[in-house]
Amino acid sequence: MAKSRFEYVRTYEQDGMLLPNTYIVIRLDGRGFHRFADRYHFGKPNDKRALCLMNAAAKQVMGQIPDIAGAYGQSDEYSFVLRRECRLFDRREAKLVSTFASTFTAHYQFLWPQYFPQRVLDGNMLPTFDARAVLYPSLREVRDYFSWRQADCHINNLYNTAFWTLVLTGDLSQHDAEQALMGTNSGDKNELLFGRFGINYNNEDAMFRKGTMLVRDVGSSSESAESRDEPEPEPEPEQHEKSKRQVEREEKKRRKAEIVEMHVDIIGDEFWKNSARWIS
Ligand code: DGT
Ligand code: MG
Ligand code: MG
Ligand code: MG
Ligand code: MG
Repeated sequence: MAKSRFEYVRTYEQDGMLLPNTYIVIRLDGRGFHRFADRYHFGKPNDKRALCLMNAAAKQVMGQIPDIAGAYGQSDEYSFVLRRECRLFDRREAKLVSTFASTFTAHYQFLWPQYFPQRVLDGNMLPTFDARAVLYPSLREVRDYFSWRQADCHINNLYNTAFWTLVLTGDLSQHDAEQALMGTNSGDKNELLFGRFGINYNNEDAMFRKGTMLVRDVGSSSESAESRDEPEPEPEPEQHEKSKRQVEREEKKRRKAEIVEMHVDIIGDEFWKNSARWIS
C-alpha cells in the first residue's frame, strides 16, 4: 500500500520495550474504590462478594493470557507476574498495561451481576482500574514483591477489622475508634479484638487475612526443581533458542493447566518450595 504523506508521524511513536529476561509484574488497582465501595454498599471492612468478583475477573485474565504464571489479589488490587521468557506484544509496556487494565475491567463489569444481582451498575460510577508494570531480575525480588503486598494486606486488614469492630459492635464513633487505635501495634489490636469482643483474629476468613494467590499449576519438568528449598538458583539462560514446536507445546500445556486458588501465607518458605511448578 502506498504511504500517505502523513505517514511520517508514526516515527514519533516510542516502542517502550521492557527489558528481556526479567519478570514483569503488572499491578492493577481500582480507581477511587473508597467511594466505589460506599456507592455499592460493600460490607465493612471486607465484602466477600467483592473479593470473589476480583478473583473471578483475575482468573479470566489468566485464562486469556497464558504467559501469566501467577497472581495475587487483595482489597481493590491484583498483581500478575509474567514468565521471564514472556514475549507477549514484544514486551511493549504500553500494550501490556493497557491490555491488562481493559481486559480485567471488562471482565469485572461483565461478571458484576453474578456477584451483585441486586445492585445495577450506575453509569456515573463504573469500576475502572489503572495498571503499572515493574521489572524484577530474579525470583528473589518477585518473592519479596508478593510478600510486600501480603504484608500490606495483613496490616490494613488487622487495622480495619479492629476499627470496624469498635465502630459497629463497640458503638464508638469513627473518630473515637481512630483515637483508640492510635499508636497500637499488631499485638495490641489482637488483644483488643479478643479481650473486648471475643474475636480471635486468626479465625477470621483466610481470604481477608491472607488475600488470594492464584497459580497456574503446570507441574515441574524435573523432580529436583520440585524439591528445592530455595527459589534460587535461577534457571540457566537458554543456550539455544527453543524450537517453535517446543514453544507451542509449552504454551499448550500452560493453557490447559489448572488455575489454583489459595489463601495462604506467601511470606514464609513453605509456599515457595514448589514454585517451580508454576513460575519457572
Ligand atoms: P485510588 O486507588 O488512588 O484511585 O483510590 P482508592 O480509593 O481506590 O484507594 P486505595 O486503592 O488505596 O484503597 C482501596 C479502597 O477500597 C479502600 O478505601 C477500601 C476500599 N475497599 C476495598 N475493598 C473493600 C471491601 O471489601 N469493603 C469495603 N468497605 N471497602 C473496600
Ligand atoms: Mg491509591
Ligand atoms: Mg484503588
Ligand atoms: Mg488499592
Ligand atoms: Mg489494531
